[in-house]
Amino acid sequence: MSKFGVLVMGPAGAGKSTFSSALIQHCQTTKRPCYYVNLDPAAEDFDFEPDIDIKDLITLSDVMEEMSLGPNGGLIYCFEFLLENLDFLTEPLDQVTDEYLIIFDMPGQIELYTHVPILPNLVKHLMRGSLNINMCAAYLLESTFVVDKPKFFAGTLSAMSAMLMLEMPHINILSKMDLIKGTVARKDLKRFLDPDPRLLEDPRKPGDEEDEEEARARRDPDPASKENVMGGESFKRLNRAVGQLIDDFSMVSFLELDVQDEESVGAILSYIDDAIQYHEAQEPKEPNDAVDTDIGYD
Ligand SMILES: Nc1nc2c(ncn2[C@@H]2O[C@H](COP(=O)(O)OP(=O)(O)O)[C@@H](O)[C@H]2O)c(=O)[nH]1
Ligand SMILES: [Mg+2]
Repeated sequence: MSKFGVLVMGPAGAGKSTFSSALIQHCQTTKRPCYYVNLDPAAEDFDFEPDIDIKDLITLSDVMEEMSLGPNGGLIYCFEFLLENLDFLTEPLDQVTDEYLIIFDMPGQIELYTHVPILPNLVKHLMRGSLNINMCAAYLLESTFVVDKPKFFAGTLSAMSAMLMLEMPHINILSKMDLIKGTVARKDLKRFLDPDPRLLEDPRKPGDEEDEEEARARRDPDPASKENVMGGESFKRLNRAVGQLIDDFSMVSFLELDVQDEESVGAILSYIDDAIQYHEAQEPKEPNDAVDTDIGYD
C-alpha cells in the first residue's frame, strides 16, 4: 500500500505553517483525511494540533540551552537526533493509510535545504524505506520578494538547490499573494512566476541618465565600497550568469498562493496530487464510505 505526503519547505516566515493549516482546512471541507506532522522543533502555536510533533522527541530550546548552540546549529542537531531515532516517525506513520494526505511542516533554517545531507537522508527514509510514501516538495517563497530582485533570485537559487539536492517531485509556490495584490502589474509578475533571466540586469538602456547609486560610485573611487561592488561590471556579469543558470535549467517556475482563497489552495493541492499521483491510487468508493480510522483529521 502506498502512502501520500507533501513536504512543506522554504525560508523562515514564508508561510509554511499557514499553508499547512490551509491545506488541512481544505481537506476537511472536501472530506479528505489528512495527517499533520510538525518537524519544526521551535514551532509553538498551531491552528491544528499536530498528529506527530518533533517537540515530543526534542525541542530547539532544550538543545540550545544544553548544548550551548545557536538556533542554526541547534536545528541541525535536532535533525541529526531525529535521524538517529527514526522510529519516532516510522511507527505512527506506518498506521496511516493511502487515503490520507500526510503534511510535513518543516522548519525555515536555510542550511537544511542547501548544503547538509540531512534532509536527503530523511526523504530517502520516508520515500524509499518501508514507509514508501509518494512525496512531493512544496517550496514556498514570499511574494513580497518580487519588489527586491536580488532577494527574489537568492530565494530562487535556494529553491533550486533544494530541488537538486532532494531529487523528488517539486513545486515552487509564491506565497502571501494578498500582500502584493494591486501593487505589481500582471505582466511584471509573469516575469517572476517564470523567472526571466534578464530581470537582474540593469533595466536602463545605453544613453539613459545615471541613477543616484551610480553617481555615488563615480564620485567614490574606493573599489571596496558597496556602491562600487554592486554597480561594478563584474557584479553585473555575475548577476547575468545567475539569471542564465536559472534559465538554462528551466526548472524553476512558481504557482501563486493566496491562503485566504479556497480556490487557490485547491489549485495548489491539485498540482501536489498530480505530482504524487494520489488520485490514480484511490479505489472507487461509495459516497458514504467514511475512512474508518481514528487518526488524523477527517
Ligand atoms: N498577509 C499574509 N500573511 C501571511 C500569509 N501566510 C502567512 N502569513 C503570516 O506570515 C507570518 C509567518 O507565517 P508562518 O506560516 O508561521 O511561516 P513559516 O515560518 O514559514 O511557518 C505569520 O505572521 C503569518 O500570519 C499570507 O498568505 N498572507
Ligand atoms: Mg512554521
